[in-house]
Amino acid sequence: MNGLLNRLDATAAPVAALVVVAVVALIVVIGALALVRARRRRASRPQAAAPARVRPTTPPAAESSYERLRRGLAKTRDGIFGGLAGILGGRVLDAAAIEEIETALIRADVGVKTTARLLAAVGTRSGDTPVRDRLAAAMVAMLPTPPVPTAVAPPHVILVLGVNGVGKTTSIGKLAARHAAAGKHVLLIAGDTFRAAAIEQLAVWAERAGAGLIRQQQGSDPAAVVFDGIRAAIARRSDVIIIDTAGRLHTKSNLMDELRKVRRVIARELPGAPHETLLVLDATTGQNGLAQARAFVDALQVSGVVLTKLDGTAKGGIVVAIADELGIPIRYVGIGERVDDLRDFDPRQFVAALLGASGSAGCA
Ligand SMILES: Nc1nc2c(ncn2[C@@H]2O[C@H](COP(=O)(O)OP(=O)(O)O)[C@@H](O)[C@H]2O)c(=O)[nH]1
Ligand SMILES: [Mg+2]
Repeated sequence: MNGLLNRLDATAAPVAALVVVAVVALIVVIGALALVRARRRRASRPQAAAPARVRPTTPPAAESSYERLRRGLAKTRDGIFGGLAGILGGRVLDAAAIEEIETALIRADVGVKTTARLLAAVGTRSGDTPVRDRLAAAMVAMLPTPPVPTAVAPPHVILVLGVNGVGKTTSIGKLAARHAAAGKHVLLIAGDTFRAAAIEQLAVWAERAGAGLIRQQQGSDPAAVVFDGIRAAIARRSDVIIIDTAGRLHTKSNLMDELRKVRRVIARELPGAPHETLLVLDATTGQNGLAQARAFVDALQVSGVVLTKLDGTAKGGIVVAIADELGIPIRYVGIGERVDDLRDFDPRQFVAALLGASGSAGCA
């Protein structure tokens, strides 16, 4: 009997050991599978939740638009106003602090006259309002919101002026793309007949924007091209006409004569037009651009300014000088070469992005 039991023990021990090993292996495999599943679930959850946690109230589109403007103005903000954080955050101004702000404003190309007016508005008194907010309010007060052009029966005619290289054709392309994206039929007129390359450049933008184009060969009379263009726009029932023009230096008085003639043709063919006459200025030229602007403003009825290349300069303060000294509203600002880098000018948002305001002045 004992011998039989011993033999059974001898065979049962390895079997039991095998069963134990199998059970342990099974537990390990099940555990590992559960771990992998839990990890996958964790990995997929925060992806959906993260945006809501980071910005619970701001629509991402609006925020990214403001962030893009801030990035465009980084050179002026960080390079010039960045060093004034202490003074701008304070509430009282002594003589030294006033001098520092004055220097910064002039370096940002606000101009001597406009700087003096801004400092007078900011004052020296202490109060509840930090200096940055007082300065921002004074700037916004100098930057009237551009009136939205009165609604007229289409076509809406936009005449675009400015010296060579300021960004006329690029801005026209961006503007055409915006109108086309809004479902409008857009026709571009190649009124800069001075250089063949200028006509080709407008053709590329027309194609990119999905707009029509009226062009003649290089050297044609711009007024004749514009005449054809307006007739074509009426026949095609275009909603928006944007007219490119030549920009040889304004010191040649015949440029102004030529532009006046173009304007007369537009007004004769379409009474009430042009509805907008936009002067394009290059922000990197700073105060020099103001002299250019005066020549155009004196010769033609400029209704608004397009200020380009703000992304490439620390002279963003020129915006305030233009509005203050010319009294002409800024309609659009260019902050890059991409098609969506032309923005409606919003004074509060612009000043907030320029001064690095902490939040209240239009950052929404
Ligand atoms: N960085 C930057 N470049 C711009 C902007 N607007 C225009 N440009 C560039 O300025 C140059 C001249 O532009 P163009 O439209 O040909 O000027 P136009 O002679 O007045 O028609 C081109 O290289 C454009 O890409 C802008 O807002 N930012
Ligand atoms: Mg051009």
